[in-house]
Amino acid sequence: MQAQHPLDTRLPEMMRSGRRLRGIFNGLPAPAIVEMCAYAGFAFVIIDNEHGSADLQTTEHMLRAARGSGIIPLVRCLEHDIPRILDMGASGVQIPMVNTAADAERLVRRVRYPLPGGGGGARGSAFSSRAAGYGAFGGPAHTARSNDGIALVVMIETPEGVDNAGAIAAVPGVDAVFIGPNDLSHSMGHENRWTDAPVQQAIERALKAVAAAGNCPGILATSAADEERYAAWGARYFANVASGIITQALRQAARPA
Ligand code: 3PY
Ligand code: MG
Repeated sequence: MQAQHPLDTRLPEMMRSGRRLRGIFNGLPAPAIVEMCAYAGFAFVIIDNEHGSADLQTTEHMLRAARGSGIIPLVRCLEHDIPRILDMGASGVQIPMVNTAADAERLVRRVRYPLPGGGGGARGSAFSSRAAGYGAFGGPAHTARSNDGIALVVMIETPEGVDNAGAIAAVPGVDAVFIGPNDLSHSMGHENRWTDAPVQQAIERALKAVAAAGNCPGILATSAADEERYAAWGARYFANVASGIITQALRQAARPA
């Protein structure tokens, strides 16, 4: 019997394909929600370890649920969590608050293993991890599979990041650049009003700069109208939010008759 490899490596190629990708953030510590997102038809799930409450064990169980149900799992996490998240078998990491090309270069080194003959990154190697099948899929094949098959998504959430969007997107090893409208709006002094004209103009500038650099622009989109507006500015990696959808559905269900 041929066992399935734990690491789903489809994402970088999908990001390069130019196709529109639709996924969903999940901050709830529940493998069942990951499966529900898969069965609903989302292409990817972003397990949210920036704002969500999952511990590392639950995160690993959510990665298993993703592999079992066929949805591609990324984890949004802080930089220092990258090594363990990748060893658990995430298909990608999405890192908040990236402001400069130097920030992005440092993240690339965290995500990629060194290459034979020099180059590549500085990721620490171990084959005891889930990503390497606990040793069953270790060795150079794991190193190559990881370097080629894991996506690095960096998030722009400040005016400094918007100014540097083109330079960030041009860093080799960055697979997508995702705009966080909520934090961008806050950092521009507009609280959570990201539909305010100056914030939308900043989003347009950032998305177009990422597209012009030949990279994959992404953004939060909680409605079809959002998605179409941002798609016109070049975005093609879209994420909705599971807790928002569930809360809205529960509110509707709870409405007194
Ligand atoms: C933000 O909008 O700030 C996010 O992090 C999610 O898109
Ligand atoms: Mg944010």
